[in-house]
Amino acid sequence: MTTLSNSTHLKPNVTKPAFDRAALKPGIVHIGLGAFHRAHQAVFTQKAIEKNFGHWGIVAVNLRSPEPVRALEQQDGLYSIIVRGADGDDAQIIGVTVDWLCAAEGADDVLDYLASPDTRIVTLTVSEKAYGLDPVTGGLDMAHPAIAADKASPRSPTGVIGFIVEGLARRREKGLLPYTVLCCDNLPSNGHVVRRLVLEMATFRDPELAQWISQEGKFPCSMVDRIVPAATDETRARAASLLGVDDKLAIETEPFMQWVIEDDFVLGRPAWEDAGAVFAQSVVPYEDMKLRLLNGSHTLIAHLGILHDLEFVRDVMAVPEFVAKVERHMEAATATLDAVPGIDLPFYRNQLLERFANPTIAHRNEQIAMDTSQKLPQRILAAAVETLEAGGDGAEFAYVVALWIASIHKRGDLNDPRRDDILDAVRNIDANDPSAFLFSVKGLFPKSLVENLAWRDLVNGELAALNS
Ligand code: CS2
Repeated sequence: MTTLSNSTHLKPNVTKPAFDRAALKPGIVHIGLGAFHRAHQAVFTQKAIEKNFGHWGIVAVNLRSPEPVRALEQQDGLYSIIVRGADGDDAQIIGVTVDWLCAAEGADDVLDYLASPDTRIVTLTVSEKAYGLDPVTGGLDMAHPAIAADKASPRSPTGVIGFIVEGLARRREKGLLPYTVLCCDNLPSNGHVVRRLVLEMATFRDPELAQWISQEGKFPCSMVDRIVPAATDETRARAASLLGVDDKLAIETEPFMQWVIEDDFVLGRPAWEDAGAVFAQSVVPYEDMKLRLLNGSHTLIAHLGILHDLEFVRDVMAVPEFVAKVERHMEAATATLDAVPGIDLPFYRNQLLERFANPTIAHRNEQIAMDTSQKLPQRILAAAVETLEAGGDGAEFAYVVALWIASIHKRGDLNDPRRDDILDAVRNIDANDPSAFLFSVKGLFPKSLVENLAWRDLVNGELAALNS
């Protein structure tokens, strides 16, 4: 079968880009060429360009792995998304990517783009662990390998913060305005977080650079949402049969997609509202809602699934007793939320239950369980702290921590940047206080939870119930 590289061999009902690809020039550098970006920001950008053409082509940068970059090269920047709705599969070709680079293979090419006047926005989906965020201070984690390396050699960066800072430094030297940095990772106040990390890194090399970024730079927060499982051979086989050609980059996703963005850009932006994005004054309430209801439930479901040998989220959602656990969790998480403008929370929660149960989406629990140490603070622990402060017992959040512990024991391992510290701690398990090992791992839990023995007792109680 031929490989996707133009629209000629495609089956007739495949949706193709409805704009002149040859005329599109770059405007956005995106860092983190994973499945999520391909089914989210790229789709919003394509739809916006189709309605209202502008030079917002995407230069897709992957920091480490060259694989998706090679595949884009072979496919001339094209790939497909298979939208799996209630009324069947819809194959769409996304053609908004105009260039592709692997930063580990050529940092200078990436920096040339960052320092180009064409680049007006840098979007990011690099995952929580890539930022080098110290969860205790909210600033840079100097023990993070990329942060340490980029502090030592700022002119040849390797990590996301290093690239943003060096790109901004080169723009300043050229007399250009900064690009807007638009974080699309699942962190609360994600723009504020990245701004702080960038300013700290810039201060190390040149306080005047930091001053300039602080005055001229913009880091709007954004809440992103679409469930996009990692692709499998099955995904690629389904794509081949729908498209009539092979697509190494094909991914499957749900029909739902949401993007709420603070409208604060230095050098303009695509009309993403034409594609359904919402611009808001403050994105914080939307981020909290999504992180605590969607992502928090996801983490609960993932570990519950692992404990019960259920492979996918939808498998957990097929067990009424487990759905009741998710509902109980959502109820407790909702109590910690402020009102969210334009959102009916009961409706939102029901919609989540339906999305999780979608029988056509094969979202592996192991995928969501990955990096739990990086996800827990914003998904579970912040809500636990607030609940305890408000006089509640926080039992629902203790339950999720107990599930995580039980799933670590079950697998005897975990895929997590804190893996070694956690496995070291497991060796000193105390039978009378079986969750204590996790609370002893530095920087994993906020101080107020480590010191709250009543709450830790609840974790132990939930753990005992799970073990029986
Ligand atoms: C998931 C998210 O893998 C995970 O941790 O919770 O990737 C989730 O699917 C997305 O945030 C949905 O928008």
